[in-house]
Parts: sequence; structure tokens; C-alpha cells
Amino acid sequence: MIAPLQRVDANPVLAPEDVPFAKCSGVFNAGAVVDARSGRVVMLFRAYETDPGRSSIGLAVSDDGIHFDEVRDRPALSRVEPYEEWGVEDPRVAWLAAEGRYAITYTGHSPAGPRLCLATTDDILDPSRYRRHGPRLPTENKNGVVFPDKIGGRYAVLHRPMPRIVLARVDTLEDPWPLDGDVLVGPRPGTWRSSRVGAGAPPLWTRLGWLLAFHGATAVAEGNVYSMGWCVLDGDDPSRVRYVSREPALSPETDYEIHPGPLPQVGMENFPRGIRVVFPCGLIERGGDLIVYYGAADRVMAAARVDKDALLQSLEEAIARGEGDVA
Ligand code: BMA
Repeated sequence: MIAPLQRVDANPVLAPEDVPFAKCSGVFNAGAVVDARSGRVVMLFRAYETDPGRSSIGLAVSDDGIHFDEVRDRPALSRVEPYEEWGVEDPRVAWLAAEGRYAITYTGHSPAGPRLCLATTDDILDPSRYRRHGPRLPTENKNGVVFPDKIGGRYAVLHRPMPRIVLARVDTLEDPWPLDGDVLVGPRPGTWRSSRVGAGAPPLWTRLGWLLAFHGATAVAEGNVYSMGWCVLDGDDPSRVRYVSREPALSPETDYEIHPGPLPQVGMENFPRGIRVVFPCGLIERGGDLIVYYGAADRVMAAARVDKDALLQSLEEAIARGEGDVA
């Protein structure tokens, strides 16, 4: 058995009423990173503003990674550029230690469609220093992440030409990214990821290779349930997939992960059996634990933790038993 993620008692760790800058009906799909200077945990969250019914990205800070006592009174990223007209959504943050900068990937939504966008900064706590680099790909795409280290002298990125996760390599993050790449994980009929998958948090380096939290969804006719799984990629060659969760690591079960709807931020036609969503965008190390941050039911932020050594040990044993489900 894979060491289970345990939901933290404080869940939800961030909710719409915690946002000081706007009336919101949802705070969800937040990326997270440990601030390199202070060691505090920084969460960039999607805030769905009731009026005008569009998202911005807010910033919250925590000492223990569970209690986010400080929530900034203005958005860290708001709708500024034409490609952000309909909202900025679903941020993920990677700390590029060798360069002393952070890479923030997010969805810029506009009449042109959702685009995977990039911003970078040398200070995650100072949004005035965030620099936008615009959409990375000229076509519809979401769920992109940047690896925290270069591999073989190039940046490695994951993105999601529907419905699968691909790995691409680029010489600079600011150049356009390739439309396609090596397919890592795709949907699998009859399973928890029967319809589509997408990268969650930026991969984390471990002794087994790169650990990726990702989401998978069933088809709308099957209820469109979003769950989280683990994927392990080879450390030297991340196009080699060593493990993909057969069963979800986390699935909607609690009252905050299941919502009957309607919610203004959710297209209810996509959720015939209610909103059932676990949507991971952040993964950090804290003490001996890994903490996953995930949007729950497209309404609140939640966290779950697992002992890192126990997780890696159980993944290693599953790989040795040939349970990688890699096909
Ligand atoms: C995805 C994105 C996410 C959302 C999820 C579940 O396609 O739109 O922002 O959380 O669906 O509704």
C-alpha cells in the first residue's frame, strides 16, 4: 500500500471569507512554495471575485504551512493584460534555486481561450517585482509547471495539450514553448483518470527521481470526479515514467471536497453528480513531511500531509513489485 495522505485537521486552510480585497465565492487551486529567504510557506491562490465574476491571484503566508494567518490585502496578480481579461487562474510556483528566482505558471483566460502564462520574480513576497512573460503556447492549454532544476542544461516543463501531460525542454523559459513533447501520462478508460489528466505541482526531487502530484478526471457522463495521483519520473531522464498511481492518492470524500452546487465559478453542466473536486497545485517539504495543497470542490483550499520517507519507501516497494501502472 502507498503511504496515505492525511487531511489536516485545520481544513479548509483558506476560504472565500478570508480574502480581504474582494467578495469571493471561491478560493482554490493554489500553488505553494517555501520562501527562500524567510523559510515561510507562501501560497498563491485563485480568488473568484463575485463581482465581476472573474478570478485574480492572491497571496497568503504561513509559518507552519497549515495556518495562513497573513493574507495580503490586494491581489498579487490581477487582470492586467489582454490575455488575462477573463481572469487569472490556477497558479503554480517553482523555486529555481540555481538562479535565485521563482517561476509562476498560471492560466490567463480571455476571449482567445485559456492560455498557459508565465511570470517570474526574485522575491515571491513582493508582487511589485513579478514580471509577466505572457502566454507560453499559442493554443488552448492549462496545467503547466516548470521543473525546479535544469536537466542536461535545459529547462524541463510539463504542460497539457488536452488530455495528456507532456514533457518539453526549452533553452529559456521566456521563449515560446513547444506545442507538444514526450507523453508522460494520459487518460485511461475505466479508471479514476478515464478522461484527462494534468500536472499538479512542480515536480519535487527525491531519491526515487521526480515526484509529481497530478490530477485526473473521469468523463462528465461518469460524474467528472477530479482526484489526485502520484507519478514518479526518472531523475536523469524525466521522460521515463517509473510509477503512476493505480488508485488515487486523494479523492473527493469530505464535505469540503463535495459541493452540490451551484457555484458561480463552476459550469454545473460539467458536474451532473455535484462538484467533486480534489485539484492539487502545490507540494512542499516541511519537517519530515510532504504537504499537498489542493483546491476542494472549486470553493476552498485544503492541505494533506504524508511522512516523506514513508511515502518514498512505499512507492519504491510498489515499483519493485511492478505496480507502476506505467503503460
Ligand atoms: C479544470 C480547471 C480548474 C477547475 C477544474 C474543476 O478544468 O478549470 O480550474 O478547478 O476544472 O472544475
